[in-house]
Amino acid sequence: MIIIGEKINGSIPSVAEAIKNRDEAFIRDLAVRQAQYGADYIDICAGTSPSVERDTLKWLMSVVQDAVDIPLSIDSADPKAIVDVLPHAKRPGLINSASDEGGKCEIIFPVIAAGKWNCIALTCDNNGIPTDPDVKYRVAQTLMEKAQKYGIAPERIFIDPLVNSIATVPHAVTSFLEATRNIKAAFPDVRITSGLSNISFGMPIRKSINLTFLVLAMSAGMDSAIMDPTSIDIRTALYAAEMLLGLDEYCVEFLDAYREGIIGPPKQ
Ligand code: THG
Repeated sequence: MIIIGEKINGSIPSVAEAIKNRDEAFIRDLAVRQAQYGADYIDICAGTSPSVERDTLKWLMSVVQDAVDIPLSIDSADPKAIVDVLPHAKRPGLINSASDEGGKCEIIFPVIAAGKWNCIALTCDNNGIPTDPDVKYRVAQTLMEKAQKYGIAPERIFIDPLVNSIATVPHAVTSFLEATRNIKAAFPDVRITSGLSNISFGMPIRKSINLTFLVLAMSAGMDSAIMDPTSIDIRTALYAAEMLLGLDEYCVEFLDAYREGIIGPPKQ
């Protein structure tokens, strides 16, 4: 699994406060802890108004890159803001995200093609976020056709089939799983990723719902997630699912993680 650490996101009140106060120690700690627990990328999302988004992203980039040596996932709804801050990255990472909405992939894909950044591509277009698995699949297909036109190899794209919330869309998970299986079957080299917590909006015991969704999605072929790697429960479920799905030969990774104290029994 490719883990994208979600915790540096200005939509989280404590992070918004740290951004406002330019509290380096707070952001640094979130970066270090996510790296320590196996994040492959650190997502950074400013969550501030468009006028200060670039400055906020640049500040977050400098603090995180000073603290840890893993690539960034630059998270913004404004593709131009992402492109503008890329020169401030020490090394290529992930653009989060492109989509087929409002010409976003026409801004992001040429940048991907010309350099070493990879990107997340959301299965949404000008009709919004689909709930139907066939529509999610069709948008993914359009995105992959466009990527191919720009000469981008499929393994450089992470498709995000945009999980809907279970409280409002009863078939949210079955739809996501079906879309994931179909996209993987047609494009075996793309990665499938997702923000886990969308599934549990408006529900109690969200962490347990997110964790159960992670396992179901992994069984359908999801091979990346935007998640909280600092939670021992979610890490344990992730290692267990990889082992149970036959992706951890002789249980080596699970046993090593157990010995190192990275995973462990649930808290009572
Ligand atoms: N797809 C893509 N990018 C995304 C999302 C997606 N970026 C934003 C979001 N969705 C994923 N990121 C977050 C970040 C933080 C939280 C939820 C989603 C969050 N965190 C709480 C915290 O850290 O305090 C609670 C964490 C918990 O209890 O597990 O709510 O879907 N491409």
